[in-house]
Amino acid sequence: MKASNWTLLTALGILTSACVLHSTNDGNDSDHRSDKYCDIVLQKTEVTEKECVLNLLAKGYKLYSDMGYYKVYNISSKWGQSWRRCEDDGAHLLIINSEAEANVARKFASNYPSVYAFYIGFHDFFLEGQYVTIHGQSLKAAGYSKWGSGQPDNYRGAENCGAMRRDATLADIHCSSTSWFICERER
Ligand SMILES: [Ca+2]
Ligand SMILES: [Ca+2]
Repeated sequence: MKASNWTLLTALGILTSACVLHSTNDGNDSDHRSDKYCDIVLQKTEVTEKECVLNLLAKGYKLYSDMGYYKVYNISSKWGQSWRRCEDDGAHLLIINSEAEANVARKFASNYPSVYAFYIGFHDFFLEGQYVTIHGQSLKAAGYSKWGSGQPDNYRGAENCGAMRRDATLADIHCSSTSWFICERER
C-alpha cells in the first residue's frame, strides 16, 4: 500500500492562507503541486505505509487502541509551526473524530497537569466563528465538538486556532501563543 507524503517546500503566510491546509493530503500524479492563491509549492514523495509507520514509531509516536498513532510534542510552538511539524512527520495535527478518540486524547493529556491546552487541528481562518478541521470538515461533521466552558470566545477578537484542554474539551486560542501540540496519524 502506498502513501503520499507531501512536503511543503515554500509557504508564505501559513497563518493567513488556510488554503494550504487541505492540500497536503490531496493526491495527484505530478511530483509538484503549487497553489497560486497561497504561493506554496508542495513536493510529493511516495513512501510505503510500512515506512511511514516505522518512521512514526522511531519518532516516538504510540499506537492507541485501534485508532491511530499519536504523539504529544512538548515543544512550545505557534499553531502554524505545530501544524508543520506534524505534516513533516507524515502525520497531522490531532483531529478528534469521536468520544472514544477524545478519551484517548484525555488520557495522554492528563499526564501534563501544568499545560492549559494543546494545539490540535482546527481553526476558523476561513470565516470567523466557523470552526473547521485542517481537512476542511466542520467539527460536527468530523465527529466531536465539545467546547470547554466559555469557549469559543475569540478573546480580544483574535483567537482563530484550535486547541484541546486537558479534559479534551475544545478551546480557541491565539495562533501566535506558544503551546504544546498533539499529532496523529490514523491507522
Ligand atoms: Ca482522529
Ligand atoms: Ca478562547
